[in-house]
Amino acid sequence: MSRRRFLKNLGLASAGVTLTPFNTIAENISSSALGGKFPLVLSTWNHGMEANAGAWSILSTGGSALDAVQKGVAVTESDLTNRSVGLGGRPDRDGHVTLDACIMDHDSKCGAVAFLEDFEHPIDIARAVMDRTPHVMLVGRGAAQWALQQGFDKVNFQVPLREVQQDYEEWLKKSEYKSGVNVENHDTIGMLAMDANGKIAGACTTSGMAYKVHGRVGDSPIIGSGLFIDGDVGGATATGVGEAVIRVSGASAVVEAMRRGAAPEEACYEVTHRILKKHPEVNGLQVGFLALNTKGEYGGYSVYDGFNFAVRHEGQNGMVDAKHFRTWK
Ligand code: SD4
Repeated sequence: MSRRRFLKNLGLASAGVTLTPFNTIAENISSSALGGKFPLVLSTWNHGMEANAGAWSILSTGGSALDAVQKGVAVTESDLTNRSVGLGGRPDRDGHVTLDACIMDHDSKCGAVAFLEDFEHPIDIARAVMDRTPHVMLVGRGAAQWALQQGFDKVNFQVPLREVQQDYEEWLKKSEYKSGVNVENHDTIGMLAMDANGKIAGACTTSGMAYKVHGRVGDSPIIGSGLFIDGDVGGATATGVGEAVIRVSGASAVVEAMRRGAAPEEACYEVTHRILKKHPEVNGLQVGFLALNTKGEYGGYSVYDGFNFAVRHEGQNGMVDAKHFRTWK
C-alpha cells in the first residue's frame, strides 16, 4: 500500500484533526518496514534492552518465541527499581500494588492474570493459566488462590517498597481521590518475538496506572487490547492509557491493519490515530503500539514524544542490539 493511499484511507485530509504533534508526525510515517531478520525480539521503553537480553538467551539457543517472551518480561518484573512493572510498581489509590499480565503464541493460545497481588512473576502465572487450564484469564483472589495451588509462592518482602510508599503518601496529600488517569506515571513492558522457526509470540506485564481505583484493570492483560498475536499475520502490543486502548481493541486492531496490508509502523499509526479521534479533548493522552509481522518486519508508533523501544535481532555479522526513539517534533 502506498503511503498516499494509506493516509487517504485514514481520512486524514478530511478528519480535521487539530492535534498539532500528530499532524506533523503524519508526514514521518514509513510504509517500508524495519527488520526482516530473525530471530528477533522487540519491547517497549528503556527497560526493553535488559528484557530483550533475557529473551535472547532463549532465542539464540533455538528456543521458542513463547518461552523467550516469558523469560524476557520476567527480567523487568524482577527489577524493583521499575515503578510500572512488577512489585516495585506504584500502588493503587488504596495502597495496593496490583499486577496484570498476559501471554499469547502463534497458535492463538493465550493466558492472562489481572488484579493480582504479592507475586513476583505474574507472567509465569499467565503462562500457567494458558498451559494448565481451559481458561484464558484469572483475576484477583481466585487467581492468587489458583497460583498458590499450582506452586507459585508469594513474595516475602514488604510491598509497596518504602520509597514507593513515601511517594504514595505524598500523592495522597494532594489527591482529590477521584477516578482518573495519571499520565505521568505510566510505562509497562510489552514484548514481541520471532524465533528461528519464524513463529511469533508476545507478552505484556504491568502494575498499571499509578494510583488507579482499587480493582481497576487496564489493557495490558486483555488479549486483543494490550497484546494480540495472529500466526498468519503478526503481533502487536500496547503501552499507555489502557482505557483508551481497550476502547478500540488496540492490539488486535493493529494486527487487523497489517492483515489488510499495512506495514507494522503504518498499522500502529492507524490505530493511534483512531484513538486520538475518539479523545479530541484529551491533551497529553499517552498511547503507543509496537508491531511485528510474519516476515520479521517491525515498527512502533505513539502519540507522544519520547516513546522508545528496543530491538535485538540476528544480523549479518551476529547479533544486533538497537534502540529506536520516536520523537515527533
Ligand atoms: C495500563 N497500559 O494499565 C497500562 C499502563 C501503561 O504506559 O502501559 N502505561 O493502562
